[in-house]
Amino acid sequence: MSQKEGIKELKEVLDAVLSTDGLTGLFIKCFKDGAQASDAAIIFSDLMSNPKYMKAIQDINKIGVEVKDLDMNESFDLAADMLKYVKDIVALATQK
Ligand SMILES: [Ca+2]
Repeated sequence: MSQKEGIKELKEVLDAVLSTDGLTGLFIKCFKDGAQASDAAIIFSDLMSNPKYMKAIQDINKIGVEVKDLDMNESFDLAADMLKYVKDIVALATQK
């Protein structure tokens, strides 16, 4: 197998969306105690300042190529990442 597009950008986007310090974590932290007016400011501020989003958006156009080029190892790698994100999200969502 000589390719490789790799999965760096794909991983960056998944991280920005699914990690506990990315979008999913942000929404859980804001809305766990219900939605208040102040949540909008917190979300806006995070969207503007969190470097994860900038990194993800910068190379988002490479993702299509990476997805088309996925091999078995990369798929397992991504699946392992997803399991970790789910575990972290559940921990964050259920912690007091
Ligand atoms: Ca809230």
